[in-house]
Amino acid sequence: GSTSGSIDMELLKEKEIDRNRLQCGQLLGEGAFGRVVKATLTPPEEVDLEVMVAVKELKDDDDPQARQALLRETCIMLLCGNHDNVLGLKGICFRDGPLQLVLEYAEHGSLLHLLWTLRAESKLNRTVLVNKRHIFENMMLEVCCGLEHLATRRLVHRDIAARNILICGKGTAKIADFGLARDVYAVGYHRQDRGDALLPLKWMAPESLKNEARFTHKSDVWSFGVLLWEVAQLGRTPYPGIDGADRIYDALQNHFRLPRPQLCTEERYQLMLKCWKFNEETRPDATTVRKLLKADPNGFF
Ligand code: ACK
Repeated sequence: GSTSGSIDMELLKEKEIDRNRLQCGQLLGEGAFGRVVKATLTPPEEVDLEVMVAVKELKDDDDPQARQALLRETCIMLLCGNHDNVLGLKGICFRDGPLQLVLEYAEHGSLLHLLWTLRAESKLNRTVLVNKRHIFENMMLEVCCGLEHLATRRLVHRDIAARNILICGKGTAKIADFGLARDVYAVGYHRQDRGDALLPLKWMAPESLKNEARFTHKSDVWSFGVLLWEVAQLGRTPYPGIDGADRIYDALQNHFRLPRPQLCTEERYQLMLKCWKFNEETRPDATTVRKLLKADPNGFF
């Protein structure tokens, strides 16, 4: 049956790409299990109409668990469907060679990268922050739109963070990296089935820290609050000095929250605190967060 996290080979076959159409180039980056390279994709007929793509492949293509995980990630992206604020999937190569996931190319890389660049620029000239504020406000609205789309598709991302928001040409923000994403059961949450997964502890809601099975749209909203904090902190890492799920959980339960960044208004910090309501029932959904952001367009910097 079509249970959560299953791999639907029929669905994958419809998206098969002949790997001869790919020409791989420079390395864009590496993660724990995979790497991403820049490539060009030649359309089946018109040879002169190449498009830039990003190709995700495994570091160890012989690892059956890693292959399963990448195939599942592909199926999740297919379930997600097209949306302007979700990174597009072009297709997958799985025959006669290594698995290669062919993704939309994000010209400007990750939001985290962009924030680091902005931090360096702002040291030389503080005015860039105010000049670029609207760009980041807009990106956060776009991420909310992406989250709203995921909710309509009953998908929980589980790894919303600046490193996983990619910025395409024209500055459009797209939710990427569905490696931890899952489709939701009717009850609204599901069981962790990959014991070795590296979990993004500092972005996780308390209910997910307590019970690694419990991820919902509301835990994605918690992570979105941490993402807002990352933007206001120009890409700094949350909770320096606190490590381990138990210690973070205890701190949150004792009402400790990430401190207010200097580069945001009190109102924007209040919005972060709403995303970090301990009780998920009282947290706003992505639509409400988007409206609150929209009503306060000068919250950063
Ligand atoms: O921050 P970055 O430059 O943007 O470094 C990471 C790295 O690969 C590891 O994930 C970059 N990356 C991932 N997917 C894409 C993509 N579709 N287009 C462009 N860069 C990408 C990411």
